[in-house]
Amino acid sequence: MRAPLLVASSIVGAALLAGCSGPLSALEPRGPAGGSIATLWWVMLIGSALLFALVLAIFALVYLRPGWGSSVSPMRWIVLGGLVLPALVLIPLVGYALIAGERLLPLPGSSVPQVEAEAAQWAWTFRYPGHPGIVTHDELHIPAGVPVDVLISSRDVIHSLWIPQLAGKLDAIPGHVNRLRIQADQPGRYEGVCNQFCGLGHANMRFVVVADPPEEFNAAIQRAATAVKTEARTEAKTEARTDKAEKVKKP
Ligand SMILES: [Cu+2]
Repeated sequence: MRAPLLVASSIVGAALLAGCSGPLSALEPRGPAGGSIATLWWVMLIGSALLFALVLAIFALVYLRPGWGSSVSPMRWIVLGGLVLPALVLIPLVGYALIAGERLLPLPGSSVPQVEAEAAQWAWTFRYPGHPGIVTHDELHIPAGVPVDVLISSRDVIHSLWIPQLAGKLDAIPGHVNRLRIQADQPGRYEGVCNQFCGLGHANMRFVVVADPPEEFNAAIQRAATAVKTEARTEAKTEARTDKAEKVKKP
């Protein structure tokens, strides 16, 4: 009886853990903010697991050894188990979470490169204030190894920008600009998603962050913007051709 249970629990455990990796996993951080969030997650998990184990141990003692703990008054059990024990575990966890959260904030005074991210059903448009006229869609370029502030807004409904390996998520709100600091330690491609249900196309509202080596960043965004323009021109030509063909068909 025990062997099938062990096999079943191993399969379920392996299936659950498989979801903890991959390009959209916050547990595989690739930057300081992502690393801080992943550490916080592990600290929370270990803290809650220890507390759970302690509660189970007390429950087992009470259950297996009748009379154990009867010398302690009910009031003392409530105070120790219901107030002191949670306080001992939760206060350090909350303190750690507050310190980690504070470190993630883009504090004023520091000048870092900025990019603008505008959400609209169901795509992301990125502009680069340091490079007027350059626009990319669903592909955000940043220089690797340096912090970058993303100024997030929306053209229609509320969306949410989330790059799990680089930072936490932040809402894109119409008429308001939110600032999110991201950093990729190494050049590479990192996946991002919209994390707020925003309509029928929400599931496909994905984008990619390309962290370029700093010396190649300028050339990379020029190339990406040129590709966007060429794509737009090709689409316009195709549409014009289709319209023409439809007009010819009509008497
Ligand atoms: Cu969405």
